[in-house]
Amino acid sequence: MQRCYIGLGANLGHPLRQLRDAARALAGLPGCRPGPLSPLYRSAPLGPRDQPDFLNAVAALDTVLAPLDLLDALQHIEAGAGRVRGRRWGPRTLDLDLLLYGDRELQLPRLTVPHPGIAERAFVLWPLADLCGEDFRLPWGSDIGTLKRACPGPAPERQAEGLGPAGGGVELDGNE
Ligand code: A4P
Ligand code: MG
Repeated sequence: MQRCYIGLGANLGHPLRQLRDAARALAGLPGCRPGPLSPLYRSAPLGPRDQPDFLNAVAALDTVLAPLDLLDALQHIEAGAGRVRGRRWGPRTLDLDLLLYGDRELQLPRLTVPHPGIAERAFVLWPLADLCGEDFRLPWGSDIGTLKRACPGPAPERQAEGLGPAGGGVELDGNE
């Protein structure tokens, strides 16, 4: 089993509902065991500004799936949420990024791990720190606390509501 971290993001449709559904779908993937879910954060869009704010979270997932098989599974869940691939960094109903796959470093045509945007993205670093702690080191050696302090832009806004436990045996309420 490899411990992976998946970044979840949405800014179209019903973002909270889509993120909750995605957390549930991740928890149900064959060959995977769900880990903790981070709190939920709201932030202004990185990239084109003419789109709604994003909701983001990070999910820990233990998996026996190979990296590309996990990417296929993530893209299948995105497609199920009505994801249409438009412009780069444009609005989306659901974005699932494979942030970390154990301590592996991969440069494949379809997959770069760790996700290349981690260090510049407050909406990834904050929830990742909630799950792993600020002392957690990425494969190239930087710790998350240092990356948070160096990250440009405002901190994302932590939301009172969360994604709820995934696979923890407790029903998600499905309310927004
Ligand atoms: N790909 C390569 N590596 C990975 C990886 N580690 N995880 C490939 C997932 N996919 C990976 O992705 C394009 C291709 O990247 C995939 O087909 C896969 O083979 P995409 O999701 O279709 O394209 P994209 O998301 O538009 O581009 P990109 O560069 O992945 O953007 P991001 O990083 O997903 O950023 N602002 C806020 N506040 N919050 C957000 O969540 N998200 C984005 C999108 C922009 N601004 C945002 C947010
Ligand atoms: Mg993406």
